[in-house]
Formats: sequence, C-alpha cells, structure tokens
Amino acid sequence: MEMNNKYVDILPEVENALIENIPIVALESTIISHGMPYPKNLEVSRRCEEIVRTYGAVPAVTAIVDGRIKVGVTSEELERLAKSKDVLKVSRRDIPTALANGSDGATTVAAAIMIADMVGIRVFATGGIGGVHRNVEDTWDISADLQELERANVCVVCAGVKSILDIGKTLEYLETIGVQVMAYQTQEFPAFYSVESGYQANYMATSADDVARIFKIKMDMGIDGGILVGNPVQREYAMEKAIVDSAIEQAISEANVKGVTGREITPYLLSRILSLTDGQSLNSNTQLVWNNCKVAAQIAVSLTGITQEKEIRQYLARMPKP
Ligand code: PSU
Ligand code: MN
Repeated sequence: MEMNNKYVDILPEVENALIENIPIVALESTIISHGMPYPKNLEVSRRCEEIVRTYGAVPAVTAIVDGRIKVGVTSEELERLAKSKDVLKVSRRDIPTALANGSDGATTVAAAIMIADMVGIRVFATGGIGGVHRNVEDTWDISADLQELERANVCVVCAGVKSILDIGKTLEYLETIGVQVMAYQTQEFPAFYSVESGYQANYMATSADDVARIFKIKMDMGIDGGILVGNPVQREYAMEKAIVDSAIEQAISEANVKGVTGREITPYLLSRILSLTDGQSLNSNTQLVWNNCKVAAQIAVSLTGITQEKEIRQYLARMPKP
C-alpha cells in the first residue's frame, strides 16, 4: 500500500535504518496506552526498545501524536502515550478520523502493521493479537488484526492469543484468509499465558532464519499478507491454567452483565484479568512481550541479511521532501 507522507513522521533513526537496510522491528502502542497500567507500561516499552537494540535492530513504536502518524517515537512521546488518559485506541478504520481531529492515538496490531507495511518495515512484535471472540455467533466480533494480516506484508511475532478469544476459530479464520501460522520452536500455537493451547500450528519454525527465509520467498513471489509467529511464553513465566481460566470466565461474564462491547471489550477484559490475578498476569505478560521483541529482532536481522528491500528505497524515493 502506498502512503502519502504528508501525514507521517518517521523518526530520523528509523528513516536512516530504512535507507541503509538496517533491521527494524515495529511495535504497537495500544499495549502501552490501554494494555498495561502506568508506570509499568512505560518501563515495559522502554525495555522492549532496549531488547530490540540488543539483538541488532532499531525499534519503531507506531502511534498517533497530535494527529500525526509516528513511525518511531521520542522518549517524551512514549511517556505521553503511557501517562495520558486521553489516547484513543486506533485501529485501521480510526486513522483518518484521529488525523483529522489532531488526536493522540495508540495503534492496535491492525493499525501498527498497516503503518509498518506502508513504510516498508517487515517485522513486528507484540504480546497477543486480537482474534475471533468466543461468542462470535452473537456479536460478530472479529478483531481487525486478522484482516490486516491478510493485507500487510509483515511478519508478526506474538505469544499467541488469549483464551478470552476462541483460539480454534481464530486459527480457522487465519487459514481462510491465507495467513501462515507458525509456532516458534514448538508444535502448538501458544495461548499467551500458557505454552499449550490444544491447537497445532500449521508449521513449526525451527529458528529466526527459518522464519526469515520463508517470509522472503513469500515476498519474492508477491504473495501479499503477513505471517504469524506464535512464540510461547517461557515456561518459568507461564501461568497456571486453572487460575487464568477462572479469571477469564469471570471477566467475560462481568463484561456481559455490564454490556461491554466493541472496541471497549478487549481492554476491559485485559484489565479485569490483571486485577483478578493480583497482577500475576502482568509479570507473565511483561516477560512474553520481551521474549517476542528478542525473536522479532532476530528475524529482522536474518531477513535484512537476505533481502535487498528495493521496494523500501523506491518508497523513500517517492516521498516528497519538504
Ligand atoms: N490482546 C492482548 N493484549 C493486547 C491486545 C490484544 O492479549 O494488548 C490489544 C492489541 O493492541 C490488539 C488489540 O491489536 O488489543 C485488539 O483489539 P480488538 O480486539 O478490539 O481488535
Ligand atoms: Mn472487536
């Protein structure tokens, strides 16, 4: 997808990395503004950036600040996204509205990978992605994250999906839209807080190089769309299934009673699970996000080694300089 840079600010470090073919990992910001409480969210996202750097890539948090799309944020902007109560949750549909109104917006996975694809960033890390909700028959609630994976040429590293969602239906949906789902160094697609979900991934990726070489072939062939890598939480930080399940059941039934729906439901469930597990889930959430940043950076490094990324240079050449 082409983009008009009239609306986009690429941080100089990220722009330089694009020009020089230096590995980059895009990161979302809904997890910062709506997924974790302050100040833990700031601490976690700063560490995400550090980890990406440690493994040889440049981090690029995507967000909207004062109605401008940011690819890479400054330290001050990150702090504002973490602290402010006035940050919209922005998915694909919300981007033009947020820009028109000069809003601050935190990007979901959908918005983040759409933006990454526009500028030519090929690897992205998060905690968990959205998916098909459990009561989809009644609500038709399917996260826009899935459809964006059909379009954006981005490798998405996550720890699977939370069982607030219907994991089986989420995987079926991804199959229907042609998204390759890999489990990283394991057979099963992970379930965020737990290593096992009971569902096999379509492919077991043996290494970052393995993911990168497959992604490169997909790009060489012009097959649009992302690939999804499920990187399980480290066993020592996984949560006991019974504890997670009961917190999730309770959170979902509370949401039903309160009539929480639409864009509010995911943040509502995430924050309820957090308090119902006494913050225990926050620690596991934190660790798995960091682990995903590491693997994403390794994939980005591997991919950069085998790609020319001509299209990135073409994109930058198109951009009118002010
Ligand atoms: N699931 C999680 N943690 C998260 C999210 C989902 O386990 O932080 C966030 C991500 O930003 C994701 C978004 O893109 O919620 C999905 O929201 P929705 O279900 O409204 O599409
Ligand atoms: Mn939804």
